[in-house]
Amino acid sequence: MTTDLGTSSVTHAVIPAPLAVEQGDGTPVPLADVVVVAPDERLAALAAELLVPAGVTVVGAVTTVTDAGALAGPTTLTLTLDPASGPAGSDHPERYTLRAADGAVAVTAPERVGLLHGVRTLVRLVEGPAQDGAPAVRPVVVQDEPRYGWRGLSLDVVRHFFGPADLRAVVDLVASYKMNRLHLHLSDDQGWRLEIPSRPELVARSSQTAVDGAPGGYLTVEEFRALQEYAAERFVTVIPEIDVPGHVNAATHAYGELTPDGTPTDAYEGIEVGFSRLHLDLPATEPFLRDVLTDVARMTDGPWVHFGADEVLTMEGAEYAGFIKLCQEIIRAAGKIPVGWQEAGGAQTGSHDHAVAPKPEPVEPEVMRVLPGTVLQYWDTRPDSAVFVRAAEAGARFVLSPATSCYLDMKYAPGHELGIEWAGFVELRDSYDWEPAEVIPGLPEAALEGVSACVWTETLATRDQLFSMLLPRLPAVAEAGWSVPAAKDWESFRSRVATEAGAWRRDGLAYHPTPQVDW
Ligand code: TNX
Repeated sequence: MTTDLGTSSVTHAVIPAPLAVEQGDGTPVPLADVVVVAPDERLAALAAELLVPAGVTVVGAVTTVTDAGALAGPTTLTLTLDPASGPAGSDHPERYTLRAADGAVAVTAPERVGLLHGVRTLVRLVEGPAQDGAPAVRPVVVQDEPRYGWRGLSLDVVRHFFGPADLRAVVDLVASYKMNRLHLHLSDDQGWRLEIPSRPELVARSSQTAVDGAPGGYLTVEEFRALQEYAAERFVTVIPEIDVPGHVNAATHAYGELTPDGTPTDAYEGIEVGFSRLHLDLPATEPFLRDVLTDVARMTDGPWVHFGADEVLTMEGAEYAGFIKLCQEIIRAAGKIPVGWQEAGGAQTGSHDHAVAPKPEPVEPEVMRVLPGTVLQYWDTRPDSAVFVRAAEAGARFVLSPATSCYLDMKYAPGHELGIEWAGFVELRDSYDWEPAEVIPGLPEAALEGVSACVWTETLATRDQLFSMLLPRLPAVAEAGWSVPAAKDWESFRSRVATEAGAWRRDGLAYHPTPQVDW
């Protein structure tokens, strides 16, 4: 047996890199005519859905071993719920053990999510089908668990709209790298993308616009429900974001009562930021926030509602702080955990493009109140870390999306046809080689929930354009969130990601063939 943990000679093709992989001797386990034995039919079907495209023939899926005997395939893949599985001493709910030996494959995990993680690992260990039609897995024991609980993708569906079919494809991609959060940016200046029952004018008046005259669109209540269910089956939680008190032109276009003179603002299809805002002292404002955030909380299956709070450039600190307080209260009262961009923690970041819009005056620390448990999403690496350390002391939790590695809307390199570049160029290695624990100096690691890649869609109008920005960088961010530093290795990742591209081509997923990889 050989263990590759902590060495640079990683020989498996698994992304994200598992905690420990022990390769055994002996004959490979053939994966033709596999019978899947799972605790329930849904899980068996999901396992088959993942294995078949990898060249594994599945002849049956059953829920008891007695049934498996009746089907008598040459290989069984058993998925068993077992609290004693996973790395020694681990109590992580997503842990699993995968064993291939003596003609059989077994995944054990304390929860269903871990069983599916084990199948996803198995899929990447399958060898052979492309060459001689005989898929097999070499004897191996994988003991695995994620480093962080929050491994996400934040996706802007406002600047360009991506509907249910695209979003299901995104869920599949996210889940395939064992990521478990899909955060949707659903409102901004250019459009409103989620039906809000108590405020029907939002989608009636503001959903059909997007950047530069591109077609708009929105998710109905029913579509949002169905998307969450699809994601939940794959153990991905959807986090809706309604961005306030800036980035609100779609709202002020739909409801004139939100502006000081009562007149609706014009629709906006440009890509500037920071010009629109709510007004805390208008009588219509608080009822609007209560209606919208409460409806969204009601429609959301997961525990989180994101209230934005980024890039508010034309507001005094005290009024901004009032909004932060109010939004957190409303979301809490509706039974959800508030999430906000880093500004909600008191860091007056300004616009992402500092060259265009200067930083506003700092908010007095004593008027900013992050409630314990509120999640702050860190994006701009330029502010001083002291304010975040203070927010953590007040009980804030952190999700890291440092733009210099996680903003997958940045161009890969000068001249790249898609994307923008305010945070510089983000090549594959930039998305890979970063250490979450070092992003905010002085922040206790216990305050970290995890990491999230972000894609803003000012320049991305089609699924292929979106996927070519996600691939191959999303798997790099996934590994930053899942794998401990000792299991990570750039040279190994380069070669594993090249192997992945076979599956992307097979599945028709667009990717960018960066010169950093020998494809
Ligand atoms: C900053 S990051 C924004 C977005 C832009 C993005 C472009 C953040 C919270 N806000 O409004 O789309 O930069 O990269």
